[in-house]
Amino acid sequence: MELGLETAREAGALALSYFQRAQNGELQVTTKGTQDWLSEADGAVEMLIRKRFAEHFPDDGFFGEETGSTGFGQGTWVVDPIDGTANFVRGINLWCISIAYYQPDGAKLGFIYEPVEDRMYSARSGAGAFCNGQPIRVSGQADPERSLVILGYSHSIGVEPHLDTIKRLARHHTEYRRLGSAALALSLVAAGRVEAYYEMELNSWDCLAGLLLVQEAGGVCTPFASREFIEKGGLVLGCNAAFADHLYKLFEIGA
Ligand code: LIP
Repeated sequence: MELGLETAREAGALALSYFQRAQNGELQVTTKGTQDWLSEADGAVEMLIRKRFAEHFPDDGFFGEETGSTGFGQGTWVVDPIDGTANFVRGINLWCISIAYYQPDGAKLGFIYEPVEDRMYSARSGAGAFCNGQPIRVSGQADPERSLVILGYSHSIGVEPHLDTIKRLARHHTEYRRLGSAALALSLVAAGRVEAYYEMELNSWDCLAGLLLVQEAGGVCTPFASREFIEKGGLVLGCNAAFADHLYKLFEIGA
């Protein structure tokens, strides 16, 4: 836990130095696919995180968005060095560092750090969720007409399913947003700021820490403990307990 917190902060400081260059239009940026951005910051930050965990826990595995997997050790660090890359490269402050620690029976630790705000979300399985050391809980809002759901979208699933999701929410007068960072969105669910986060196809490095935060803050999540989910990702819903039934039915999850 201590190493996770220290490493998230150290990685955040490095990311911040690149973010300032992004804001000045001085960052080298490429794309990995349609609207799938990559900058020199992503690789540098991930290598720093990977190095720190290897120094202290050489028997652990590492699974990162940019450098891939070293295999699954007695535990595995699952890392998105900069979640919200499309915002980051434009100098928009909606991004974070996401680090989770996974063992064969599930995620054990989660850290989501927003360097610009110096805001650290953390969770340990069975021991609650925190923001800058203060306990956080999901909201109790169950009324669709008073709720807000953050959506994620990647072009791999196609336009129609995403538009259908928006229609389903709008027909119930539920507000929706698209932030471009699953980790940031899930931390807002855990903190009770919004009711849910939903994305039909997502990688584990984007959401593992955030789903543990939501779970430990009293929320309900689609399954995220399996090795298959870590390796391949899948559909993700993290929501407050009061609103879960409505959203499971609305999105036909498990139908
Ligand atoms: C992003 C996710 C987001 C998804 C984007 C992208 P990245 O991760 O956090 O939920 O909709 O397509 O995958 O690429 O910024 O690390």
